[in-house]
Amino acid sequence: MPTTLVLGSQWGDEGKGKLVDILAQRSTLCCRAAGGNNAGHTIVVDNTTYDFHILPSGLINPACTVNLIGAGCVVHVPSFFKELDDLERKGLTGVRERILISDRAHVCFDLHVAVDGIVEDVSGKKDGGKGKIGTTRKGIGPCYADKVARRGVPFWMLVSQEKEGKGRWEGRLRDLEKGYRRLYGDEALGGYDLEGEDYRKTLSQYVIAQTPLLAAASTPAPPPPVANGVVTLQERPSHNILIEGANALLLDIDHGTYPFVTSSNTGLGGVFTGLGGLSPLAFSTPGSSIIGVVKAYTTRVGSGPFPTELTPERDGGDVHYGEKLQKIGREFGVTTGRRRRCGWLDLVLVKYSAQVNCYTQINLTKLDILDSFEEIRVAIGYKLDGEELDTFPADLDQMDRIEIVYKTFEGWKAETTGCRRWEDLPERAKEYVSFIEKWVGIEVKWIGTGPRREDMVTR
Ligand code: 2SA
Ligand code: GDP
Ligand code: MG
Repeated sequence: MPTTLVLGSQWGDEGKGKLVDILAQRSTLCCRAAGGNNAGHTIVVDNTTYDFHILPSGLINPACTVNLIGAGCVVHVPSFFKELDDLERKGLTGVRERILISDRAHVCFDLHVAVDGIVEDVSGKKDGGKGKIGTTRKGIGPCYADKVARRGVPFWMLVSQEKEGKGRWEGRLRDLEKGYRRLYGDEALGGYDLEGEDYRKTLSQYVIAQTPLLAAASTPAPPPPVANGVVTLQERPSHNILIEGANALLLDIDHGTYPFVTSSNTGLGGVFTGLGGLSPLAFSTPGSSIIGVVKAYTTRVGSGPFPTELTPERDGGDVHYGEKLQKIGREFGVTTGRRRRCGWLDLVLVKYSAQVNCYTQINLTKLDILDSFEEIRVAIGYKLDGEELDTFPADLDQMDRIEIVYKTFEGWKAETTGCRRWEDLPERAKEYVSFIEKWVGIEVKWIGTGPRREDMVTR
């Protein structure tokens, strides 16, 4: 059966959720391999808007019977249950029976959330805030740090505590707290009190939080909410598998704009380590694909380099294109509501992303946002001290000094919203898409023309 992987190619929020939703219509197993509830996908179906953070978006399709949160993910349990509640409130049914968390995924505690805030506030004060990452403050970085330092709590430990009352994870959480208190002091951790009422509340929240899933499980052999992710994948060879990337390549801990990245492997490699049991050859079976989702312009939330960003200083002239992209594209974070920084499409970046992630196809999204633009620019080269660079550099000091080579397109000044056929796109819009396809050397198979499921040209 085919395996389909959807990955963000830029700095996130390319519109992966919408493509995943479309592809989930024919998938029976949907997985998340990395990240936590820092991700945010918006999906619009029949005028209802669903926001996904940690849950796989395959839950929207009732035929998608298994939705797995893989070993490479980190899960904040109360947020996980809140998200399930929200989906049910919006009318989705059977969600609890169709979700599994890998027993090797790690628990993200309120403590991690508190520490994320402290680190951001501390770095925010240093060097005029230059080192501030601008995280989502969801505890993602500290949770992954504890995992790698072998101090963390995987889900199997949480469940085993519940079954056997050993309290092993409580001891580890206490040790984590002690360590962070030593590091940041009691004052910084403020109201966070493991020994007091907060601790008991936190404790009961985690233990009770497990219960609804256990209770909802059906007989005779209920699917455990915490499962062996590898077995889950291997036992289901007949499934049409969809893997949903979270965040994006330039936020990858190894291949992104380090240190302005998230703390997981958001690219192709993270899919194999974050799931387990998936052969790289899975992508060479007929019908399988690795789809890079590319927004027709570029956005970024949080700090860090952004060569084509249209800041007020760079965005001279009568029209402020950065502001225009932000407004028309409604570029606000799904998780934190932050304004996204906006700029022109950067093909040097997209090509690098394609080299790392080996995309077989591209989904170009939000083409309709450019409909009213007089002119549209695309970065096609970086120069450093007059010399053309051959790829997207790792060195952020170089990045500060690069000069960008742009190609300028005349805008199509016509509506593409809701377009579904290639023939119906304005000529100049087709030229824009064809140029991208040729320059990156990868087929643009889907073109997003609006937020709704139907607003997509499929070639
Ligand atoms: P973190 O919280 O440790 O993962 O933050 C580290 C960096 O990664 C960026 N990051 C994101 N960038 C875009 N979208 C993300 N998800 C939300 C969304 C963001 C939101 O989909 O809209 O609501 O603000 C996301 N998550 C992490 C983050 O900005 C830091 O630069
Ligand atoms: P993701 O994190 O990559 O899934 O993207 P987000 O959901 O964070 O942000 C993408 C936003 O763009 C969402 O509000 C989508 O509803 C919207 N969207 C996705 N594709 C299109 C498109 O082709 N056109 C327009 N106008 N909006 C889109
Ligand atoms: Mg998003």
